[in-house]
Amino acid sequence: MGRLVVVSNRIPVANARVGATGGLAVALADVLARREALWIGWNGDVSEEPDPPSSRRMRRTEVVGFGLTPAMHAGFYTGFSNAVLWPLFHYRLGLVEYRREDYTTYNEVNERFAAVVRERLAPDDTLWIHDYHLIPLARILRRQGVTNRIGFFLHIPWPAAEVFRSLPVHRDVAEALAHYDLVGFQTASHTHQFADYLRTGDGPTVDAFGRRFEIGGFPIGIDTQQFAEMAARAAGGEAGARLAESTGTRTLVIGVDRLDHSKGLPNRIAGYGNFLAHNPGWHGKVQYLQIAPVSRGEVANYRALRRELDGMTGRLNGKYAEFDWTPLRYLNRGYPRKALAAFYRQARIGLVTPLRDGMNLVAKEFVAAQHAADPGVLVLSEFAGAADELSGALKVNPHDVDAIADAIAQGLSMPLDERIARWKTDLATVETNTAGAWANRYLAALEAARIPIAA
Ligand code: GDG
Repeated sequence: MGRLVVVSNRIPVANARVGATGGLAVALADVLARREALWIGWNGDVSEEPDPPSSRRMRRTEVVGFGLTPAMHAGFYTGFSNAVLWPLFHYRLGLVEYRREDYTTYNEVNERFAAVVRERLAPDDTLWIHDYHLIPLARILRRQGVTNRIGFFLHIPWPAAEVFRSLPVHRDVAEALAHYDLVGFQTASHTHQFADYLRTGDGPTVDAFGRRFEIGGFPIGIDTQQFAEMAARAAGGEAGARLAESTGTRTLVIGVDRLDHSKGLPNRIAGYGNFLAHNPGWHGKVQYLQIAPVSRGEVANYRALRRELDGMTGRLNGKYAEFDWTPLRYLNRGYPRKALAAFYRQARIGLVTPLRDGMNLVAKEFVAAQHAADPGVLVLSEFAGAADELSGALKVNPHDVDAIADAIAQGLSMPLDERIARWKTDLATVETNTAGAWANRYLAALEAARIPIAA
C-alpha cells in the first residue's frame, strides 16, 4: 500500500504534549499509527521571506511545513478562506467580504501547496485534502498530470444551493471539487445540498462539469474511549478540584467554543439571561462557565464580536451578580484538554448552540466525559451536524433565545432516569462513530472510488 498524503491548511503542532494536539491530528491518529504517511501544510510562519518547506518526523509521519508571505496570508487565509468561504458556508452573508484579488491569491497559494506536494509525491500515494482552504488543489494537480487517487473532506457545512450561488465564483469553486475522486461532507444533508446545487442525484456517483466522481456524508467523531478515560482521571486532578471547590453546591452549566461567529455565543448568553429573568429560584444556585478562546483575532469582525460579548457578559453579571455569586464566568482563554474533560464531567448542562456547524466535536466530548451514574444534559442546536446523530440531546433553534432559556430550565430539572436514558442513547452513537471509524470509512470509500475520468 502506498503512503497516505494528508494536506491541510495547518500542520500539526510540533512537540505538543500527548492529549494536547488539535482536532485533525487526534482524528487521524489511528490511521497514522498504522500507515506510512506524509502531512503537508502551512507551518504558521508569515514573513516577507517565508520558510521554505522543511520536514520533521511525528512518529511514522513525515510532516512538511512551509511559510507564507503577508500578502499570501492576507488574500488566501484572512481573505478568501475566512472572510468569504467561512461566513458564507455558515450562512452569515452579512459578514462576507469578497474581493476578486483575494480569490486570485487563494488560487496562487493553492499552487504553492501543489508544488510542495508534487515534489514529494510517489505514484502509489493516496492524497487526502482537508477543508475549505484547499478546494482547488486537485484541479491544479490534475492539470499537472497527477493521476493519484485524491479525496477531499469538508469540515464545515455545505450551504443551501441559493446561498452558495451568492458567491461570485461559485461555479469555479464547485468545478474544482469535481476533480477529486471522492468529496466527503459531515452529513447527508450537506451532501444533499451539494448535489442539489449540481442538479444531480445524491450520489454516491455523480456526473458534473464533464467529470464523474463520488460524494457522501462521513460524520467525524472523537476518540471516545480515550476522552472518557481522561475525564474520569482528570475529575480528581488539580483543575477539576479547583472548579469543584469554587462551584460549591451550585449547579454547573458549561460552554466551550472558539470565539467564532458560527458558534452563536451572543444568542447563548442572551438565552442564559432570559433563563435567569424567568427563573429567579435559580439565582445563586446555578453557575455558567463559558470558555471562549480567541480565534482569528486579526480579523476585524472577530474583534467586533469579542467587543459585543464583552459588553453582554458585563451587563449580565452587572444585572444579576450578588456579592457572593457571579452567574457567568466568561474566559477568553484556552485550557488543556484534560482540564476541559474534567469541567465537562462536572457540568449538569452542556450548551452547544451554534448557528451553524459542520459537526461540533464539543457536543461529542461532553457526552463522552459524563459520569454514568449522574450524567449531564446536552442542549444542542438543530443546526450543528451533530444534531443528526445525537437524538438524546435537547434540541434548540439557536435563533430563539427563549428556546435556549427553556432548554436550560428543562435540563436543570430533568429527573435522573431521563438524563441517564438520553445520555445512554448518545453515548452509544459517540462510541460507534469514533474518529477512527470516520477515517477508516472515508479511506475505504476513497480506495473504492477509483472512477475513470469521464471524457
Ligand atoms: C471545525 C468545524 C467540526 C475548544 N476550546 C479549547 C479546546 N477546544 C477544542 C474542543 C474541540 C475543538 O477545539 C473544537 O472543535 P469543534 O468541532 O467544536 O469546532 P471547530 O473548531 O469550528 O472545528 C466543526 C470540526 O472542524 C471537525 O471536523 O466538528 O464543525 O467547524 O475538540 O475541545 N481545546 C483545548 N482548549 C480549549 O480551550 N485544549
